[in-house]
Amino acid sequence: MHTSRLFTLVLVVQPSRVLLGMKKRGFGAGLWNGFGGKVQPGESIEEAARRELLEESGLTVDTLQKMGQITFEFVGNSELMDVHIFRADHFHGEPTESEEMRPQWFQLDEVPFHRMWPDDSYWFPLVLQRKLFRGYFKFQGQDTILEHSLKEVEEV
Ligand code: 8OG
Repeated sequence: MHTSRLFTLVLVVQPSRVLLGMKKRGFGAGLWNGFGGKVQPGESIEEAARRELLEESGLTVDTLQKMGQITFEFVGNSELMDVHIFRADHFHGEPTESEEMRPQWFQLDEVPFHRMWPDDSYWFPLVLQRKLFRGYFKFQGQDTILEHSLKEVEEV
């Protein structure tokens, strides 16, 4: 039986740029990513998304738009990762380096896909186009996608 664990991921997107953080430690270290982490007991998914965004980037947002949900399976690991992806177009504060992340703005045509999780090339463009999606990726290790599905949906 596969159980799953909830995670959040927030992309702060402006008309010409997106804020990513270099993950300094733990899962996905050495890769650029949005800001997020595990949903804690007693917390809603959106509360977790706001908390992780603040802890890792120093930013707060008024509105988080739900963009997508992706289930990740890693061969040999019975726990699925259920990642809820949000977009924010406006923020308060200054991007600030944290223990976990070093934030940096990237122009939208210079997103560093070669130093991001390999699935991001598939769904990141949908976030930029404000398309809602549901996905599944099966990984072997952190570099190889064995199977995947990705579809646009009306509602996340
Ligand atoms: O708590 P921790 O930092 O380990 O949480 C993992 C973070 O990484 C969480 O924000 C979800 C995110 N994440 C994955 N897999 C992938 C992926 O394939 N692509 C991207 N962009 N983010 C991912 O767990």
